[in-house]
Amino acid sequence: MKVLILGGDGYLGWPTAMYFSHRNDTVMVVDNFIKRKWESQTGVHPLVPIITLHQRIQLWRSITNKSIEIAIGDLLDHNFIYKVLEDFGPDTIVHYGEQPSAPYSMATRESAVFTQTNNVIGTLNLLFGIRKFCPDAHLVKLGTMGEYGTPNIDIEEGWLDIEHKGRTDRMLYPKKPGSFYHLSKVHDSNNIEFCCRSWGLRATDLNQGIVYGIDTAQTILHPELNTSFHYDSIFGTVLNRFLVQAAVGAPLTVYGNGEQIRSFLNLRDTLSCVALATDNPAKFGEFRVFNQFTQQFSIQELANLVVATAKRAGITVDIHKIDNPRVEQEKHYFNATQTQLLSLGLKPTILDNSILDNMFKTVYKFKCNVRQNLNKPNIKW
Ligand code: USQ
Repeated sequence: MKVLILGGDGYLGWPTAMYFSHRNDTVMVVDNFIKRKWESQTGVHPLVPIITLHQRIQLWRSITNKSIEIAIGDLLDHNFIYKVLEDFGPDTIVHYGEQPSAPYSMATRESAVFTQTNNVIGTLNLLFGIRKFCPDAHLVKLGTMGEYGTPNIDIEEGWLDIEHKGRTDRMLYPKKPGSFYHLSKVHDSNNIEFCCRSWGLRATDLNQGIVYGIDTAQTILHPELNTSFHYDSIFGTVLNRFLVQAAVGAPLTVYGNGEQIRSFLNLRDTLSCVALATDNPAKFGEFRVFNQFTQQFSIQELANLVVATAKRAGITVDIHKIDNPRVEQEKHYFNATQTQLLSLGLKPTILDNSILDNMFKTVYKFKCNVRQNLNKPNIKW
């Protein structure tokens, strides 16, 4: 299969590229390296330095004898992505090429406008390109569980059967997102659904929960095949952050009372889910939504797990409940359906002591790289 990976230099993109290359698919990665620019703009850095994308691809080839093609450019340049689609002719397009941080999108008017322009227009350009150059390709788009927010009813997988004044219909599930970033994904979902319905394209929207994890079966083949792991308050996700905070003996920064419930999955399961979506494509004209997570936790529960992990390693860590920098419900109902990936064969990785201990061991090894000023949140909603 020819797999095009947009955002191939990122936390998810690079491991995905190696995963598909490893199983002998023909892989091309696209990136514009803007994440590296945001890092220098905001003063953050990955826990472990990463070599350039070109060097990673070269290293991958020298270790596995498998090549990954590369195209450098911006999805906002429609001619760039048109040419990539025409020349490469993908069967599947895995689209991670977006600004991924809720706090970044909430920092200023400029960052909100940038996030929505970058994400929504980039995806629109891609949709027009697919229609023109590869209408048979299956789009596997990274959405987010945060599109739904925390409604006081069960969360279904993208669609909701409704009855209104005696009539019934199947509608996109109503969305109540919590940041301009999450909103950009809602706008994407609407645009993609429209293109499937109107142009007969086919797409799977992966409404993914919060990813944790530092390695995959491919990143462990060589230390420099590592992925970009963030622990700062802008790009780091909560469990990754807590483990790094614990490694340096800093208090865990629980926002608010910590009763917020979110859905989670291991980085390795992201790869399995994307592969399952790719190998079982949507039908032409179908906009399919998978809720992509394996477990639900409250933030307090996660903090308790990390305190226990540190304790097993002989380190005492406190939990600090700090004023919530975000506007979000802290006490709420949360029950999200997740059946489609399981029915396709997903075997969930469960967050147990051995996973926590292994992650902790890895981040502990690099604790001298940690800048403690990045632990505290610096963007308020
Ligand atoms: N939180 C803390 N302490 C921290 C960091 C976060 O209590 O130090 C809390 C937040 O208040 C929030 C929850 O943990 O309630 C999750 O925050 P997060 O920063 O781990 O995740 P979020 O901003 O929601 O975004 C991340 C990814 C995003 C993805 C999303 C999936 O950055 O790309 O779409 O997770 S989801 O949350 O399901 O929408």
